[in-house]
Amino acid sequence: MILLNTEKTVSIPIVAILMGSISDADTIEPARQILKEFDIPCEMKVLSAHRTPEQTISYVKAAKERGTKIIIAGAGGAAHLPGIVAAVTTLPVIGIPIKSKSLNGLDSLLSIVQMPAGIPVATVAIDGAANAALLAIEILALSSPELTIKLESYRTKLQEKVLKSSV
Ligand code: RP5
Repeated sequence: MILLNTEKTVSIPIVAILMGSISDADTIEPARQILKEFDIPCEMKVLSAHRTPEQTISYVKAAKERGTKIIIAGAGGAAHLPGIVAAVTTLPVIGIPIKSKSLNGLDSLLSIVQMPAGIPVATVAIDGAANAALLAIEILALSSPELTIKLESYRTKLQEKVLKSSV
């Protein structure tokens, strides 16, 4: 059962959102906003694959035990954070390639999307934080009729917005 914020229970972070640097925070923020909109408890952490490798691994190893279901990880450049996270957990990992200064995020995208067979990272678009959250919600909705209804209503609103924008 997924504990939504609307329920009077202790909020376990169902989705953990990790980022390699505080400089990624603004890009990652839409993920937090969408999870909030769907009342899904989440936690945001700055944890770097190369600057805080031990802390990253400890955090991820403990995540499943405390009830976290999905990990979103955003990183830029040689973006190995989602890969190292996926290496130490069987929780689904969704990677967000962050747009980098030198290569416009192509480096981040390829670093995240090109995981060798065996350790998957579901990769969204460069700076695609909103879709990372929506994909996480779709996975959670597999066991939550309440979330499925919310997703359907979200899609209906998207549809209405497009139709209203026609002149
Ligand atoms: C990565 O390096 C981070 O994910 C960030 O996107 C990039 C640059 O980090 P800072 O130099 O801004 O800390 O680890």
